[in-house]
Amino acid sequence: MSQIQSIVARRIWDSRGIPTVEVELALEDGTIGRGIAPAGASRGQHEALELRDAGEAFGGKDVQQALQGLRHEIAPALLGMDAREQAAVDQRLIELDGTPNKSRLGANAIVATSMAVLNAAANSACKPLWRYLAGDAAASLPMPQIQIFGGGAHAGRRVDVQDFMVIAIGATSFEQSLEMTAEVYRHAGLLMQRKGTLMGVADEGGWWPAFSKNEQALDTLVAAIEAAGYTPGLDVGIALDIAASEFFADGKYRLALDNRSLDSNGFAELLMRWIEQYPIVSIEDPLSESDEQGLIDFTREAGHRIQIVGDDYLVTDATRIRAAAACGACNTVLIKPNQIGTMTETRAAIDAAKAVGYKTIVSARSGETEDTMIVHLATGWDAGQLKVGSFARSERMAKWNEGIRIETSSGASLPFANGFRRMA
Ligand code: 2PG
Ligand code: MG
Repeated sequence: MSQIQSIVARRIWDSRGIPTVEVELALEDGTIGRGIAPAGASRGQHEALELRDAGEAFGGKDVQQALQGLRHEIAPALLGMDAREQAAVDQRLIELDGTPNKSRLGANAIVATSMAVLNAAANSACKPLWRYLAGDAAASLPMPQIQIFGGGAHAGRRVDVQDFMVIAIGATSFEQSLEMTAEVYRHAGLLMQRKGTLMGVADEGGWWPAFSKNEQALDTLVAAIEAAGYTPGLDVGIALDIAASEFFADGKYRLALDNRSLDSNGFAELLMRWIEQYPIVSIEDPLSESDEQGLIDFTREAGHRIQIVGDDYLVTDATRIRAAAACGACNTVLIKPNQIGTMTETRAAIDAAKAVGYKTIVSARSGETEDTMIVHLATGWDAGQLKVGSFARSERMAKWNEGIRIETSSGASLPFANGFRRMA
């Protein structure tokens, strides 16, 4: 009954108004499952590759070739397969594509298909996705990591650091963590308004960063936490995504805003000073994906105090995660399904991280849609944390709101994963 009967591929539009791929798949029992590919702006060089048409239309970002591959190759190959056999379907997709980075059929076509199959299987079992994924294993509501200011590639490089985020480390429920963040976000906007620096929002809904120094964003964040009535470092901590690969070239980190160029040690020292001065609990991509020694050294220096998250460097790849653990780089993994391309490989990355004792954060991309699957992945796979951008714009709020639905409908059966110790 859960055999795949039909597959429809269509072009829809993401939160930046850029084309993306949606796959809708029907099973023999009449259930339907959908998958939509998200898209990153700051991408790791080892990520699976999305297929874009190039040419004139939509800045070269149309997805007609990906849709053609879906209709003429992927659909015929998958018809009749059992949607419950996710690993077999994903293996078929990988073989069909035949490239190491999914560039022939496109990671956008492949991930949308893999997501649709998973959603269809859960629907066919009449279970919410998180419950279907968890089975008898542990599940938990993830701790949100929420952007207050956007920067880097998501805000015209107005500041060098890409994400200035908060984690409500004092919260005892998912819903409470959102309440706390809502107040910090609101007060950050008010503070900027008062200073005459409120310029709208960046790609993921964070306030547009009209700052003259990177530290000014950190100072404003601390002030916003206090204005919201919380104690920085006790109730609410700061999380940064430096996205350092974006401004690393020829062995130097070039901070355009501060008009400075630092080598790996110099940049790590700057980050260490920030850790001393501000209530930072997590830093993602502190150094470039190609500066492995820098990542190893920084993890040795700071890894016992804070979370050091690998995004561009690890690209949701189980093999890269195991290699990083062997050399001591990072202690936490960002998990983005479209970086690797299939649900099975995404799950393998989480398993690899847990096996080496690394924490996991399921993450959205800067180009998103109304799709809420990642909230279910974070919950059902007991990932511990979730990052989806800011506390504004419906492609972001759809995810936070889905978490509230899961929490309030599950009664007391689902714990809230707050792995952060209260910092004195
Ligand atoms: C990141 C993500 C989300 P992008 O770097 O973590 O903030 O950005 O999707 O552009 O890679
Ligand atoms: Mg990142």
